[in-house]
Amino acid sequence: EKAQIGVTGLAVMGRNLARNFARHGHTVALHNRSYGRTKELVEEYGHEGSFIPSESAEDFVASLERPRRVVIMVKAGKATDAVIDEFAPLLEKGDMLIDAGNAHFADTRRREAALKEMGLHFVGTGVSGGEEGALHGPSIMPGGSKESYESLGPLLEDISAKVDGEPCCVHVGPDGAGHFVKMVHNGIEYADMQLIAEAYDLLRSVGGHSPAEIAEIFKGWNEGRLGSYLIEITAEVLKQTDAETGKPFVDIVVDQAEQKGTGRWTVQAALDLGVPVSGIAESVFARALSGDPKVRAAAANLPGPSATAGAGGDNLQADVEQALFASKIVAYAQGFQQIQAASAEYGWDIDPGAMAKIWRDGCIIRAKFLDFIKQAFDKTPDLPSLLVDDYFLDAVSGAQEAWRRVVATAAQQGIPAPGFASALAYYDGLRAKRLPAALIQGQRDFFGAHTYRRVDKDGSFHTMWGADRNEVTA
Ligand code: NBP
Repeated sequence: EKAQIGVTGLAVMGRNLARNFARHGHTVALHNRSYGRTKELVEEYGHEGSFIPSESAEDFVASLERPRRVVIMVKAGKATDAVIDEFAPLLEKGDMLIDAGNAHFADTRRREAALKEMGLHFVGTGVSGGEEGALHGPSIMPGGSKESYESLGPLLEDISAKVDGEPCCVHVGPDGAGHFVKMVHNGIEYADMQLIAEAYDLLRSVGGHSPAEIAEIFKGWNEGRLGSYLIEITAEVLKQTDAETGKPFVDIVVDQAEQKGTGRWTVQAALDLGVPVSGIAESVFARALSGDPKVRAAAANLPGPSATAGAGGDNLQADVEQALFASKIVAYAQGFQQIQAASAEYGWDIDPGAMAKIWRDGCIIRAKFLDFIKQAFDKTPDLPSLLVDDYFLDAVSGAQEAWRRVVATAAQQGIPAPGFASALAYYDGLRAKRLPAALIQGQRDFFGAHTYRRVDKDGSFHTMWGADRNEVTA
């Protein structure tokens, strides 16, 4: 018997994906650079299904039915190229190499183009949900050719998370589309986490609530429109007590947030596309600020507001819930706009509603709220911004007074809330009838003769700032 699918790279993610395929009744070929991991998997989990372990790449390839489907689950970067170089020569026309690691979409585009020359399908695939997701059902975002999805899709859909029986897996689009969307998913995750952290900070610093009390508040919110995995785990973290000191767990953790890089990639890509993902950017920068103890120590004595500055008010809790929801809508609106912009730039033809659909379970940003995003794009596929969809417009306009109070309170009390504040500035920027961008155009024309357009007639103009200040047609 031959295997329907193979996995090479059997660290925690690869092992769990392989087990997931096997548990769904597929025969799985196994391979890892060092044979130890392969052996271990079969010894520990061999009873869960049908596995064909191989020590050599050649035996592994020979154990697969055609067209071969080889999932690569190794450390993203050089290791992925090494594995591709090892396997590509062993494969035949029509076979598929599926990179399920966290590759940068530009690498995926490069690899896809190179392997296409050899008649092979390279399928850059985003997989979200961590170890648990990989085993029990991740959200899966495959790119690559349509043809490859016809053969591979059913297997991936089989092992993905399900919502009402529908798989959290869809063909995202060609070449790097899957990895791009996975990257933006992670960027949105950063923004979501930052906003939740700001809500906690305000409830604690302004509202005077203990971490355990805030855990209860989040539990309550989890029953409502904010209901999501991230809110749920936040409550769990906040209610945790440190066994050694008896203090709240959150107080014994060093307050320096780390990052692996997908948030930063998202912002870098957004800069290239010219899409303002301020929510994601603020969250990446907030982590960077937290992670710089030298500058923080040097600045620790900068003066804050006087102790009498505006209090939080009786409605702080309800206000923070509104601010969190509105800011979250902005962050998602920005992320989806980035996906739409990349789709247009690279000709990916991504259905944004389908992305919301496959993020409803299996991944870190899973939430009820994604149903509404899906509905918004189903109704209007080329929606210019989520903020103008009826549901989100209602939510944000209903929240805005509270949102403004929260941002004002944070500023008055000296609590950093870059996520809330920049989301509000974005909202006000978008809805402004006139922006001071006109003045910037004037400045640019003054120092660089960069020209400007007029509100009352077509064409480009320049004012002779250094001479008679008359206007000329550019
Ligand atoms: P790691 O990222 O820790 O990678 C370990 C695997 O890469 C091992 O199988 C190792 O083989 C193999 N490998 C390396 Br390192 N260099 C190699 C080379 N030159 N040639 C062949 N194989 C090589 O594993 P992971 O944590 O399971 O993650 C796998 C991928 O999944 C990564 O891209 C990661 O970003 C992504 N991802 C991880 C998570 C998560 O929650 N951990 C979630 C989503 C996505 P060896 O056993 O011989 O050393």
